[in-house]
Amino acid sequence: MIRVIDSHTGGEPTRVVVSGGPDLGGGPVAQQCERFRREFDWFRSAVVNEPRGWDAMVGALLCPTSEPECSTGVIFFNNVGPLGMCVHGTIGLGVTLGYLGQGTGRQRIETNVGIVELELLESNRVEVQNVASYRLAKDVEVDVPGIGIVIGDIAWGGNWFFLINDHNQHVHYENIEDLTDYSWKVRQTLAANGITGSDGGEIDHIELFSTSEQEGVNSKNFVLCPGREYDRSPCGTGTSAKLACLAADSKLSEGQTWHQAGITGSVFEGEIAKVDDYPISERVMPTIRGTAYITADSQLVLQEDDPLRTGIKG
Ligand code: PYC
Repeated sequence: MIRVIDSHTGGEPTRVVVSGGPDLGGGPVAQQCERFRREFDWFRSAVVNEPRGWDAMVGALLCPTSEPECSTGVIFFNNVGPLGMCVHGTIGLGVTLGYLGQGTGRQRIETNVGIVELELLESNRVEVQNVASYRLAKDVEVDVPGIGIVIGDIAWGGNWFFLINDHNQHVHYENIEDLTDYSWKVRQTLAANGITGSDGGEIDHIELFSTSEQEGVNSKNFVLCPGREYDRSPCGTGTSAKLACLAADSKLSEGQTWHQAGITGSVFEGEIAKVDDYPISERVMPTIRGTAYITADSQLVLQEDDPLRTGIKG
């Protein structure tokens, strides 16, 4: 029996595995994540893929932490594999910990890509201090078959993003199919041309921006995630990457709040702080605030004789 608590953060689902997960042997979360990827991919698929989940669902497996100042470790994963960081998932985790009566104070959490902090501000509102974020390259040009020249920035926000401001796409919920096709072609072209993050990591998140009609909102985005599913929320790691690009272009400073809407209209607030000896134009520490709600508290059952017990794609 696997106990899971489901929530949604601005429409994007998170399923936190609170018990019944695999024993990953302890150690740093990045090491546990590698073991999860190698030996327990069936578990990932069973939890988030159909018939128990669906392609948009992000899982969060609580695991031991090797960092004395952290309260827990967590591995985020989606329909195709583990993620780096996941801010909407951390907001969901904050609300889930509150639901379990473990949500008091500011907590440090060890993830696959570093330590983050979360704080449950009110019953459903969570603040997350993400990992340090930065822009790796500005105005990278790619010739995308069927589209033409596309120009974007490469930035790290806990995952690798390609951020595109100039495109001919209508960033609107009714245009999801076209936005998905466009972004998927860009992603494939980046991979085909060997354009990667600084560690050779695949740029597996594509982010398109436009203006927003919502009052007080600075920008609206569409974010395509690694498994070809779009983020229903404004994507917190994508918002972090955006904040890093804004800071690099001197368009955002410490003390200012950026309001980022996602494709469904839900909004994250973001702020930046300086990181150690780096100028703010080179590296930022993003803080993101968002709202999540619990949607289910349930047990997953994997019956021995079920041919689809590890998921349709498992
Ligand atoms: O909020 O960081 C995020 C995220 C990543 C993938 C889906 N959501």
